[in-house]
Amino acid sequence: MAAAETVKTTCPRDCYDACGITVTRKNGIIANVLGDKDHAISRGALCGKCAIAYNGAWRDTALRLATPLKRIGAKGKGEFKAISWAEALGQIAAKFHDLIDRGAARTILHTHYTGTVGLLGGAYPVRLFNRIGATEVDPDTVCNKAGHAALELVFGNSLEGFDPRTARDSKTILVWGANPSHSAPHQDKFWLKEARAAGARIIVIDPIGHDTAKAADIHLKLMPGTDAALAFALLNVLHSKGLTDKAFLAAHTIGWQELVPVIEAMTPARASTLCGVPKTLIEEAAIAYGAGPSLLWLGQGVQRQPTGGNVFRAIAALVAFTGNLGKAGAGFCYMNGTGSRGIDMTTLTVPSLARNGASSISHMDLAATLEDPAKANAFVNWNNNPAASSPDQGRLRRALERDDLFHVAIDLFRTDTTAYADIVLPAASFLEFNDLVMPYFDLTVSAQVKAADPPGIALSNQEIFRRLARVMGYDDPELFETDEALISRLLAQTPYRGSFADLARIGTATLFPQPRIQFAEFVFPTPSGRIELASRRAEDQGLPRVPLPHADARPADGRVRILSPASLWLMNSSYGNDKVIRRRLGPPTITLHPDDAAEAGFAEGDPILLANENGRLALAVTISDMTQRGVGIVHKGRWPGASAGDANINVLVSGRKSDMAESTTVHGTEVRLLHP
Ligand SMILES: Nc1nc2c(c(=O)[nH]1)N[C@H]1C(S)=C(S)[C@@H](COP(=O)(O)OP(=O)(O)OC[C@H]3O[C@@H](n4cnc5c(=O)[nH]c(N)nc54)[C@H](O)[C@@H]3O)O[C@H]1N2
Ligand SMILES: Nc1nc2c(c(=O)[nH]1)N[C@H]1C(S)=C(S)[C@@H](COP(=O)(O)OP(=O)(O)OC[C@H]3O[C@@H](n4cnc5c(=O)[nH]c(N)nc54)[C@H](O)[C@@H]3O)O[C@H]1N2
Ligand code: SF4
Ligand SMILES: [Mo]
Repeated sequence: MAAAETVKTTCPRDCYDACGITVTRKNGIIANVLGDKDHAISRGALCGKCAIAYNGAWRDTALRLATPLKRIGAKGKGEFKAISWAEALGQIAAKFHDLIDRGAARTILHTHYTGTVGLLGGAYPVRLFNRIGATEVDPDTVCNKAGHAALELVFGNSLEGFDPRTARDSKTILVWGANPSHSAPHQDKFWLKEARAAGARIIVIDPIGHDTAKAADIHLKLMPGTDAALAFALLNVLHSKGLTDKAFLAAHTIGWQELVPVIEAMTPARASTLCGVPKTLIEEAAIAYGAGPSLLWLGQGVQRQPTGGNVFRAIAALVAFTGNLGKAGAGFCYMNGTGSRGIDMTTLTVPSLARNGASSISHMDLAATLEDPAKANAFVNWNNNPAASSPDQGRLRRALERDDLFHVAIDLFRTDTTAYADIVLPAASFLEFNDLVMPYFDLTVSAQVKAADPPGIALSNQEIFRRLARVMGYDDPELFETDEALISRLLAQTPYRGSFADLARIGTATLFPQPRIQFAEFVFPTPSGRIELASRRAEDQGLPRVPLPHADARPADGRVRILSPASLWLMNSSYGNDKVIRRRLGPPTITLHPDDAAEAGFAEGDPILLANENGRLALAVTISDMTQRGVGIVHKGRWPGASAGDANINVLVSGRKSDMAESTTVHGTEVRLLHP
C-alpha cells in the first residue's frame, strides 16, 4: 500500500462558499480531491460540479494545456504547434514593445475574471499590464458592477456586507435575486436551512421557483425587471401602517422625505399588476422584513437588468426605512470585499506602476473595441473565456478572427477562446500553487496550498507574468515579487497572526471571534456621511436624484424574456469540457412555462430556435412551472464549440448597458420562439 498524505486547500472559484478541500496524495500524486470534513462550510463534501471536475477535467492530462502553443491554422480553427516558453514570451514581448514604441500601449487590451479568484492568481498579472499602460476590460462590468455602483451611491461602500454568523439574531432573511441552491450550494444547504430551523423566516424574491425559493416561507415570483416597483410597494405597506423606523431615518439618512410621495403612490395593488405578485404576499413579506432584525442577501442576478442600478437603489431604501442596519441580525450583503479583512488590493495590483494612467473599457464594448484596429492591436485573455462568457458573441468571434489582432490566451484548457489565439500559454490550476482565498460571503481567510506539480511546463499566472516582465526588460521590483513574499505581506494586513504555513495546516481561519455588526458605528463613507436616499452625486452622473418605482413592461408580440443564471453543473463556462458533467447536463435546453410552450406549439424535448436581432440559437425544450409566463431559462456556461450551431446563449445577448456603471443587462434579453 502506498503511503497516503493529505493536504488541506481551498476552492478559489467565484463562489460564495469557498469550500475547504482535502487532497489525498499517494506517492506524491493526487489520488482524490474531496471536501474537508473539518471545514465549517464544505463539511466534507464539495458541490457536485467541483467534485466531478476536480477529479476529472482539471486533473486530466489529456485535456490540460502542458506547453505554450503557437497558431498554425486559421484563427478559430484551434490548430497549434508546441513551442518553448522562450519563444512564446519572446514573441509576446516583441509585439508589446512594438506597440509601446508606437505610442499604442493602450491598444493592448486584457480581459480577466473568474478562472481563479485567489488573490495572487486573480490579480497579480494586473501589475504588468499597469506597467505597460494597457487597457483593462473591467471585469465587474460583465457581472455585478451596476449593483456595486448603486450601493456605493447610497451607503458609500458596496463591499462591507453582513457577517453571516449574525443570522443567529435574525428573524427574517430575504434573498433577493440570488439562487443559492445553485450559486452557493453549501450556504443554501447549511447556513440558510439552519437559520430557518432556528426560527428565521425565509423570503425569496425571484422570477423563478428554484430550490431555494421552493424551500422558502414566502416566494414573491415577480416578473424580471420589476423589482424597483416591488421595493416601493413593500415600503408602501410599512409606511401606511406606520412601521418605518423614523428615528433611524432622522439620524442616519438624507433625502428620505423625497421618497415619500413615490412610496405613497406605489400601492400593493398597483405593484401586484406591474410585478405579477399577489397583493397579500407583498403585505406579508413587507411586515416580516420590516419587523426585523432582518438580513438581505442581494443577488447578482437581480441587477443584471437594464435598470439594475435603480433596482439596487430602491432596495437599499427598504434597508434604510426599516432601520435594518447597525445591529445584530440586521444588514445586507452583496459581497464582503477583501478590505473587510484588511487587504489593500493595491498591494496586489500596484496601480502606481501605471505611469501613463490606467485605462479601462466595459465588457459591453469588448466586441466593438476588438473589431476596431484603431482601438485594439493586441488582446490577452487570462482567467476568462470571453468567446463563451461575454455578450455579443457572434460579433466578438468575428472580431477575434482579425488577422492583425495579436491574441494571447492563457488558460488551463483549449477553449472556444484559445482557438483564436496566436499564442496560447498553459496555466497551472489552483491545485498546483500556493495562494490566499478571501471568501466573499464569510469573513474568513483561507489557504490555497500546492498539492501537485502542474502538467508539463505549465506555470501559474504570477510566474508567467514575472517571466514576461523579465523578457520585456523591465526592472521594477514589483514585477518580480515572489509568491511567498507577497502572501506573507498580504496575510500581515489581515487580523490573522500566524504564518502561511500555520494557515495551511488549518485551511481556514476565523478572523473575528464575534459576529461583526455591519455599519456598527453608523459611519457611511458618502459625501454627507449618511445613507443618501436622495443623491446629489447621482444627479451629477445624470441619474435621477431618487430611485424610481420602475417596472419593465412584459415582453410583447410573443417574445419571451430569457434569464441565463448560474447552472447547477457549471461554474460559469468552466467544466463544460468535463465528460461526466456533459453527460449530466445533456443537450442545452430552454425551460418554458407550460402555457407558453402550449401556445407556441412546443412539447417536452422538441427542438426550438431562439432568435433576436443578435443571433439565433438551437436548443431543446423542457417544460416546467418553475418559471412563469413570458420567462424562459437557459443556464449560462455551455461551451459553444460543444453545442449545436457553435454558439451558446450569449449569441442572443447584446452589449446593452445597464443604467449605472456600463454593466451587463444579460437578464433583459428577449427572443422569439421559432420552430426549426
Ligand atoms: N453553480 C454555479 N455557481 C456559481 C456560478 C456558476 O456559474 N455556477 N457563478 C458564480 C458567479 S460568477 C456569480 S456572479 C454568482 C451569481 O450568483 P447569483 O447571485 O445567485 O446570480 P445568478 O445565478 O445570475 O442569478 C440569480 C437569480 O437572479 C434571478 N433574476 C434574474 N433577473 C431578475 C430580476 O429582474 N429580479 C429578480 N428579483 N431576480 C432576477 C434569476 O432568476 C436567478 O434565480 O454565482 C457564482 N456561483
Ligand atoms: N449569459 C450569461 N453570460 C454570463 C453570465 C450570465 O449570468 N449569463 N454571467 C457572467 C458572470 S457573472 C461572469 S463572472 C462571467 C465569467 O466569465 P469567465 O471569467 O469567462 O468565467 P469562466 O467560465 O469561469 O472562465 C474562466 C476561464 O479561466 C480558466 N482558468 C481557471 N483557472 C485558471 C488559472 O489559474 N489561470 C488561468 N489563466 N486561467 C484559468 C478556466 O479554464 C476558464 O476557461 O460570465 C458572465 N457571462
Ligand atoms: S464552486 Fe463553490 S460549492 Fe463548489 S467546491 Fe468550489 S466553493 Fe464549494
Ligand atoms: Mo460573476
